[in-house]
Amino acid sequence: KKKRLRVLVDMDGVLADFEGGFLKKYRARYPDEPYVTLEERRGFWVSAQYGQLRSDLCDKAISIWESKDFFLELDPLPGGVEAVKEMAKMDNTDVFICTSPIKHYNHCPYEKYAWVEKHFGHDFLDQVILTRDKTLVCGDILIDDKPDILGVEPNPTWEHILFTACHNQHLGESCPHRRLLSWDDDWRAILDSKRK
Ligand code: DGP
Repeated sequence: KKKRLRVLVDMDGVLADFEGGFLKKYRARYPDEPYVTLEERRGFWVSAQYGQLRSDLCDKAISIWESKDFFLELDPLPGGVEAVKEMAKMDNTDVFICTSPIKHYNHCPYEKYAWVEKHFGHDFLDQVILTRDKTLVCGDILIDDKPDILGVEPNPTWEHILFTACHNQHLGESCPHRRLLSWDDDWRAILDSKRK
């Protein structure tokens, strides 16, 4: 137990309920259109599955997360904020929230900072990393619900721990990562396994 452990935690689908917030606002805005239940979600890209349902629903899906207040009003996922606050207080542990903003930038980056301030407090803004390429960020583990995290660095320093979400829960052996099933799962054991 020598050096400090650096933990990177994704935001959407790990700390903030992107899927639940999306479905609620999509159904409110398009009450007469078909939708995909969370049980039926497959694949990381929400817009792709809606586009398969009916081609024009791709743009309707995108309109939801491009709207003002979408990211700010996402509910926290159960136990996530508490777990990250606890991690941040642990000895020899540095925690960063590592999240990719959407390219429609007028609301999302601002609202991601505002969400962190709201749920963690102003001082925790020091821990926020906004990047479209997480392979460039150095850390020991990255807790993220996206199955394939790719970028320009072919050998990222972190081990990807796949956080279970509605869209990835059916993936089998094709997805080789260790999993964190929820924030009720033993995240402390995963951190300890990396403290060598
Ligand atoms: P991250 O979870 O940090 O990898 O960020 C990915 C972002 O993309 C997150 O805000 C969720 C969002 N997202 C989900 N589905 C789609 C989609 O179909 N298209 C786009 N552009 N973004 C999506």
